[in-house]
Parts: sequence; structure tokens; C-alpha cells
Amino acid sequence: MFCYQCQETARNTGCTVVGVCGKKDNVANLQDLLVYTIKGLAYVCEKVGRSTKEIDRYIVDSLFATITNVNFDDRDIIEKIKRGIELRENLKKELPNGVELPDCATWIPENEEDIVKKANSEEVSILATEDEDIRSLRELITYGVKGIGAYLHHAMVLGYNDENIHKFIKKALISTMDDNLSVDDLLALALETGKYAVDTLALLDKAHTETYGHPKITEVNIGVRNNPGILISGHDLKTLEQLLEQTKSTGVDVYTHCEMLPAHYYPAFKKYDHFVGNYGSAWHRQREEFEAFNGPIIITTNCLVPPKDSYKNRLYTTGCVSYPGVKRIPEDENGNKDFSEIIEQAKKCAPPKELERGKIVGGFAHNQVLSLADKIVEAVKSGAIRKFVVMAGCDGRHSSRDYYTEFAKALPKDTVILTAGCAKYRYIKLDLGDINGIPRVLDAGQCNDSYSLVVVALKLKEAFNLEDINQLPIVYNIAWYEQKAVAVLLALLYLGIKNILLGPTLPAFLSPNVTKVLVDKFGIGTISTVEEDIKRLIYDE
Ligand code: SF4
Ligand code: SF3
Repeated sequence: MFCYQCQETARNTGCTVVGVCGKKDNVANLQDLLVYTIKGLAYVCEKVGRSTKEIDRYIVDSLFATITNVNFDDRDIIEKIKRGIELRENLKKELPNGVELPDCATWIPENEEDIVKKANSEEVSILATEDEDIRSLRELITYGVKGIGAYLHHAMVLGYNDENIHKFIKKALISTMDDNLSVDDLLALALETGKYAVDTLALLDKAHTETYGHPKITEVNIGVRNNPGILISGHDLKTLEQLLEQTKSTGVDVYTHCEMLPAHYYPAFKKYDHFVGNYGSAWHRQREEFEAFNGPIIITTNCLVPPKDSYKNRLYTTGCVSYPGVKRIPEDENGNKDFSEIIEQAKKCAPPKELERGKIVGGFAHNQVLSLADKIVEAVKSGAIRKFVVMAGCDGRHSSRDYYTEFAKALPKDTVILTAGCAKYRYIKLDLGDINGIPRVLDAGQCNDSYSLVVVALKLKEAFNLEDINQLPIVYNIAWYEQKAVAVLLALLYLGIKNILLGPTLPAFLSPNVTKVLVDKFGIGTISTVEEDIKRLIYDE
């Protein structure tokens, strides 16, 4: 195996024996083959000149399955590979004879052994691209497209879709196999990936807000009650909605974990009295927190960590998530899921163990922030707010991420943190106070709600009558971990945002030359010490 798609890759170069995330080498290789299969299918779609709804959904779901901490299940990946080949071969019937196709579009396994053999072959590995810079850009684009696929999946679950994004996904994937493309061509394609990431995030924002209303300022309880509970994690609000409906009047409470926290900010979920609060913190703490929860846990999307035996029998996956030996909740053709078995199990479980008491305040997505725009503009003009610091992104295991807690604490009192994604758990429970009633940490929501922060920035640009988004008193200190964050980063670059600090390390998949281009063109940098970065970002020294 060779995988370097996430921030925690071994020695910041690549996982080669087993993933730091727990992904086994056979699964890593099968995931490479799945991506190879998707590319072959995209190629045939292009040659035929059409796709189908089924193919589009398949591509998006399969890309999602290869994101870090989503799918650890070799059986599931093998089934997806078989399905991709079936879809490809069916569509291929529309091609005239004699059309030349690459191996990824022609290869047919006779049995599962063939699939495993192919997965282990060098030709499907990332390392098959020898030139380090071309490989770097191909992977940057592929990871951006994985992130787009995941976000598009979320929108599609709610009935929102965009043909053009599906077309771009295929075009981009095909381009990563094109030996005629230069470094410059691929750089342009990486920025175009950013454009489609913006479109996808905008679509998902529309899907969320039209379905569940605009997030509002909300106090979320972080303590527990004395009823049995079900804990739900990940980003999929539709699954949460179904769970809340089915648990009504059952005596079972529902709690969110990690990226599901922002669900509390949506008006549509406020009517459920048994939707109690948020339990615990970010994904990497789940092994202790799930154990303490006592009741069933549902993982709807990333991030799943290989479970401990102590709670494996009350852990459930759904959607694109899968783990060998962990029960999966299927859905019918209308996307409906049946939680009755889980609810019955919950009733027999002890209430969650209390981890903490208090509240988190959030709900500062664009609509809510813009309703405070006058107050914010006034605070900036009067100097009460010196700067906004975007600290969106992901959390992770590395102790180097303590930096973000220390950075938040060390920020001067006239700064406001804008956040989204699970990175917030590094500082959201610190009491950082407020500025004229505006809290010093404004949480917009999930990682996809980073889009919301951009909408706010664009509105402020208008309010201050500025030409360039970079003239705003907004600086960026972003933490990344997985490939959704890569899509968000490309979106920010496409929007012209400069001088982003990306940490805790720069991606291993960026070669020195590609990094240099990003530094020269966009001023991208990485974190140093808290003191240095405060000087650099806040005092422009
Ligand atoms: Fe390693 Fe990250 Fe790939 Fe997992 S996803 S195998 S930790 S690089
Ligand atoms: Fe977090 Fe996985 Fe990225 Fe959605 S839940 S931000 S890491």
C-alpha cells in the first residue's frame, strides 16, 4: 500500500504498511483500485457522450467511500469495484467497435482473486505516476474531487443535484490519467476543482437551509440527562432527522457527536424535546467517549475510528461508512432507514456517563451573521474588532494540534474567531468572552459551512466597499485532516484568498515544486509558533 491522502500519514510522507487511521493494506489497495475503476467508468462516459443517474450516484458514493475514516471494509469495496465494472460494461455497448480505451476502462476480472491481484499491482498505485510533481497535482485534484463527491452526496441525499458538478468530476478524473497535461495544465485544473468545490458547497448550503431552515444562535447543552440515549455522528442531517422522528416518545434521548453538533443550530430540529445536546468532542476522542456513552452510536459519515470491543456491539454504520463486523443500517429506495432495532437496544442501556456540564454557543452561519452585520461593521470601524481569524477545518490526533488551543487563548481580546468543522473542539469550550455582545468564537457549523464564512467575507467586502477580499481584516489559520478539507482549501484558493496558514503540517502529497508554486502564487504557509503566528497574522509583522 501507499497512501498519503491525509494529514496524519506516517512520518508525513506516506503510510506503507498499515494506515495510521487503521486502514489495512489490502483495503488501501482495493480503494486505489476502486478509484481506478471509477476513472475507467468516467472515461467510457466521456467516449459515449452521456452518463446515467445511477452512474453519477455510484461515482459520488464510491469516491466518498475512499475518504479517510469512512470505509474500512474490503468486502464492501470489492462489491463496489464489481458494480463499477458492470456499469461500465453496460454503457460500453453504446460505443462503436474499435474505440481505443485505457486499461482502467477495459480490464475485466474473472473472479475476486483477480480483483485482489489487480489491487495489489503497481499499475493502480498512486506511485505508478513517476514524476513527483505530476503525481502531486494528480493527487491534489483527485482528493479535491473526493471532497466534492462527498459534499455532493450530502446534497443529493436531500434531493439537490447539479449535472455540471457530475460532469466536472468525470472530466477531472479523466485528466488525472492524461500524460499530455503539463504541470501548468494540472495547476489550472486544480483551481477549476476549487470552482466546482464552491459550487458544491453552495448547493449543499441551499440543500441544508431550504430543508431545515437557516441556523440560528443556539446554546447547546454538553451535559447529559438520566434517560438512555443514542449518539449520532458524522455530517448526514437526513439520517438524523429520521432518527429524531423514530425516537419520538420512546423515552430514548438523542445526542450529537463531533460534526453532528451543528444540527442543533437548525430550526427544524429544535422541536424535538428529546434532542438533548452534544456529547464529547471531536472524532479522534471517540474510543473513550463512545465507551462512556453506554448506548448505541450511529456513524453517518467520516470520521470512524476502528472500534474497541467494549462498544462494537452497539456501534452502527450507515451510508458510505462500513467496518468489518459492525452492523450497517441499510436504506430503502427512498432513502428511508429503520432504527427500531437500535431504539430497542438503547432502551436496555444505561444512560450516558456525564463527561462535562455546560454549553457550547453556535449557529453563526451566513444568515445569522449577516443579521448582525451592522453591529459587526460598527465594531470593526470603531476598532473594537481588530481582526477576524478563520480557524476552520479539522481536528486530529496529533499533539501538535494543541497549538490551536494555545493560539486561540493567545489571540488578543479584540479578535474574533470564525470557525466551521471539527477543528472548533480545540477551543470552543474555552470561555473567550465577547466584544460588544458578539461572541469571540463564531461557529458557522460543519466543515462544509466554511462556505458560510466565505459568504460573510464577500458581504463584508461589499459593506466596506473594498475591491479585493484580501483587503478585509480577515486572516486564515486553517487546520486540515482529510479530503473534504482539501476541497474546501481549493475553494478558498479559487476565490482568491491569499496567505492562508495551513497546519499542523503541509500535505505530504504536495511536492516541493508544487508547494513552491502555492507559496509564490497564493502565499500559502504553515504554522510556526503561537507567538510568531500571532505577530504574523494579527500584527502584520
Ligand atoms: Fe495513512 Fe491517512 Fe491514508 Fe489512512 S488515510 S492510510 S492515515 S494517509
Ligand atoms: Fe472533521 Fe472528520 Fe475534517 Fe468535517 S469529522 S471536519 S476531520
